[in-house]
Formats: sequence, C-alpha cells, structure tokens
Amino acid sequence: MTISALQSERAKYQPKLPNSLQSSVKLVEGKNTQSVADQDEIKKLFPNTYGMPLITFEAGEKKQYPAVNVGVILSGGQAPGGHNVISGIFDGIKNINPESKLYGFLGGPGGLVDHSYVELTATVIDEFRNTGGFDIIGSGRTKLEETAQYDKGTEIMKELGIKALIIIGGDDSNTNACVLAEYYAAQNTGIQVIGCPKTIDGDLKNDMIETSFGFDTATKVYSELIGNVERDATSAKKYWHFIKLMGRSASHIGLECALQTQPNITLISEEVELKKQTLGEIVDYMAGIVAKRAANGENFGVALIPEGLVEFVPEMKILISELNDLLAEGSETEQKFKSFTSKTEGRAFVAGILSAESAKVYTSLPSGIADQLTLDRDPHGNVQVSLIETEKLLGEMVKSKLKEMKKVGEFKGKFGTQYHFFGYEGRCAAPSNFDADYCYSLGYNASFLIAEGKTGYMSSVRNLTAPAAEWIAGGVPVTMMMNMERRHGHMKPVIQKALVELDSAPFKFLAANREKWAIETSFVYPGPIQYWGPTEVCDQPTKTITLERAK
Ligand code: FBP
Repeated sequence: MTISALQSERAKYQPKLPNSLQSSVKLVEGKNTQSVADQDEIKKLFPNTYGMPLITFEAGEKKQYPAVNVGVILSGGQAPGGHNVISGIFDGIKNINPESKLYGFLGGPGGLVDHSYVELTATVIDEFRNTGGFDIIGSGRTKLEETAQYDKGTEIMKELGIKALIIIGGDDSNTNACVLAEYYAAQNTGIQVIGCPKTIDGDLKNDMIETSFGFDTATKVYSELIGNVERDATSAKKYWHFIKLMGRSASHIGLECALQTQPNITLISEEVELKKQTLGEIVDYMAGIVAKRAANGENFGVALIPEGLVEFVPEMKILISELNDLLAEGSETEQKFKSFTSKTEGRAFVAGILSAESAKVYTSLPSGIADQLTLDRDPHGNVQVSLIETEKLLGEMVKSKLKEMKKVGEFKGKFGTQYHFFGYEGRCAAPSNFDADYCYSLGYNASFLIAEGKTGYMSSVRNLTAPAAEWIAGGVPVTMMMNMERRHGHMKPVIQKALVELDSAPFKFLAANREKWAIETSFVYPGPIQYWGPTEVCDQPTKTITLERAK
C-alpha cells in the first residue's frame, strides 16, 4: 500500500503520556458519586454500578498484573484519534503484562453481536499509529439494547477469553456501555466494560471529561477551511458564504470555529432556543448584517450555521418533538406512514396527524426539508440533522427578506450566495498533537482501569491545558453522567448531553465580539494543522477548552 510522506513520518511520533501513567499506578479513590439528575430512578436501574467513587491514578510502585484479553469497539461517527486510543490500549495492556491480547470487533457494536472480530497484533497496530479514521476495525451505529445482544457478546467474549470490553463512543454509545456494564455485573459474567469519550461534536463533556476526543482536530480542520473561504470572500468581494457545520444538536463546533476565524455571523442553536427566536427573527438578524455591510460597500461575508439549528427554533422544535412521538418506532402511525410509497402522500398523511400549529409549519417548509425531518432517522431515533440543508433554507429566506428590504430602500447592495457543509472533511483527519496525545493517554489509562478490575467507568484524562506530563488520569463512573430523557417516545436513562451554555466563557467571548466581527471584516486565517514546529503553532488546545479552564 502506498502511504503519504506525512503518514510515514507521522507514524514515528511517540504520543505523550501523563507522568502518572508512565509505568505503574496507584489507584486513589475519591468521593462516591451520584447521577447528575433523577438519582432515584438511575440508582434503581443500575443497582450494581451506581454511586461508585471517582478514581485518580498516581504514579505507583511496579505491580504484577495477570495477562488480560481485551475487546475493543469503535462506535458511531468517526473522530480523529480513534486509532491512537486503540494503540494506547494495546501498549497499555502489553505494559501490564506482555502476554495480554487485544481483539477488535469489526464494524461497530454489531461486530460483538455477530462475532465478527480480528486480533490486533503489533504489526496491525503499527500501521495505524497517529493516523485518522476508524478503518483499523471500522465503526457502526448498531444500538446494543437487547439482552439477546448482550448474551451473544458474552458468548464470543468467553470463547476468546476476553475479560474486558472497551467501547469508544459518544454519549449514546457510552450510555450503551453503561447498560452493558450493569448487565454483565448483574449476570456475574466477570466481564468489565469501560467507555472512552469520543465525538467531534464536543457534547460529551462535564467536570471530569473536559473534552471528547476528535473535537480538537476536527475544529482545526474546519477552521482552516473557513479561513480559506474568508480569504476568498475578501479577495473576490462578491459572495456571502453560508457554512453549515457538523455537530448534531450542540453548537460547540460552530462556536470554536468562530473563535478561531471571527466570521461575520455565527448562529448558536442554544441561544436561539433560550431567546425563543423564530426562523423569521433569525432571518431578520442575518439580513440586517448583510444590509449593513452592503452599506459599507462590502457585499460579501461569512456566516456559520450549526447543523442542529432547526431543532432549536421553537416552532421547529415542537414540530420535531411531535414527529418523534407520532413516528416512534413500532407505533401504528409509523407503520401507516411507512406504507406510503409516494413522498407527497406521506407528507399529506403527516400533515393530517400533526397539531394545527405544527402542520402549518410543516407544510410551509420546502418539501425536501420536510422529507428530511420525517424520513431520515438514525438507529437511536434522532432526526439526522446533518442531512437537513439549513444553510440553503436560511440563504433562500435571507434572499427573500433582502428583496423586500430593497423595495423600501433598506438594502442597496447585492447578495450572491455560496453554500458549504463542513463535516465529513474533518472526521478522519490525522489527529493533531493534542488529539494524538489525549487519545493515546485515554487508551493507556483504560488499560489500567481494566487491570484494577473496574467496570462501568469512563476513561478520564483531565487538566488538558497543562503540558501532557501534568494531565490527571483516572476514571469516572458512567452512571454519574446520567439522567432520564424521552427517547423514541419512552423515558430512558441516558448520558446528559453537554450543550453550549450562554454563561460559559467561550460563548461570552463570542457575544462580546460578534457585533464588531459582523461589520468590520476581522477574519482570522488559522491555516492547516501543523505537526512539527513551534509549540504555539503545533500544541495549542482549542480556544473553547482554554477559555473554559481559564475561568
Ligand atoms: P457521533 O455522535 O457518533 O460522534 O457523531 C458525530 C457526527 O459526525 C455528527 O456530528 C453528525 O451529525 C453525525 O455524526 C453524522 O452521522 P453519519 O456519519 O451517520 O452520517
């Protein structure tokens, strides 16, 4: 296989570990924990794994651990650094005992159920060190939620002598990991389950998980692209670029990219929700900025739009929630809806079962957007926000608004648009130094959690704005992050998603600067990720984590 010059050089990079994980560890137990909300319900649902203490590892005396066979699963969307988590686990379990073995389940959680696996030997691991992607074993979105699936997992893990399973995933996948840990504990299978916080979306974070891996690299890639587009805009001076950014419901990606590139408009879904802004109000805000810039002779600009925006616009939110309930998996209405072969008939049926208000909104949407809301769901029942073309919806609406403004003399410029969606471009980039080190540390740390017999924990590495040597490694009980939420029309225990908080330092920084950035062109061009060179270029963590930790 031909590999690029960068890949070949980058393979030699030795990721940094916290001092505490360099050879052996001493486990220090902290306070017992509670779930973030709904304590009684969560405790009842997780009798074996609820309330466990926080764990910190300190450097310790050399200990003898028995060899351990470990299974690993990559779950959900790709995020840069997944391969380094796996190489960290591999090196970690070999450090614990050279006879340990690592098995990778293929194609995501489905690989565990279908008994599809591969042994990850040193040769395989070496090929993937410091590379982007999840192709070492593939990923998938199968939801592990049936006991029959868990039992199939037990079967293959017993056969392979696997004592612990590591699930590398986002909030939904780690929720599954938690349920699995509880089940295996209740069944006395002796199989431990450990989670690793993955997602470019940055929405799996809390006091103990400062960031999910992949967020750093992905936002650096998008910021490079946005910077390039900004420079094009300011060169040609003839287009407004409407850029939608991946990230599901949370706007962390959009916010981070805005802090890095200082565009003219940044929409934050969480703010839209809090201020109950309607689509019309958002359009007025955007058109107002376009008109003001045009008055200064600047008929160009850049607007960042989070992919989850429509879910937060009040009238859209109500519509989506009605659709989620009406089209809940297995419901009579879902069956009926599925029976329509024509999309037009399907839409007419849906419009007929919605409340009058929601039907009005639904029928006013372009048919493509309406279809995206009803037809495209992921296996977790979420609307597939990355498929909704919000940037075009807003671009069209701003165009109409500007036409009206032109008639009454409120807009005298031109409005040409270009649309972009940055998402998949960033998910498999070669991990930044930060993600390469962080991921390797998460994996290495997970191997100590296993060696120490822990289950139901998420691998945690903190103090991330300090040099890697000073990072704090340990474990957080997954039940600590849980609350009850409505999913598929039923209440379920799930990890609470971290959305952008309006009193957070990163948002406040945006809010304090956005009026200036809107009118005065203040673009910043971050350029591509650098892997070698001065620390201030190569080793900077995200602005989000830097501002959050500076408070
Ligand atoms: P995860 O939560 O699985 O990490 O998803 C990340 C993500 O990239 C989202 O930002 C995006 O909405 C989604 O995956 C797209 O999913 P798919 O890869 O199935 O198209």
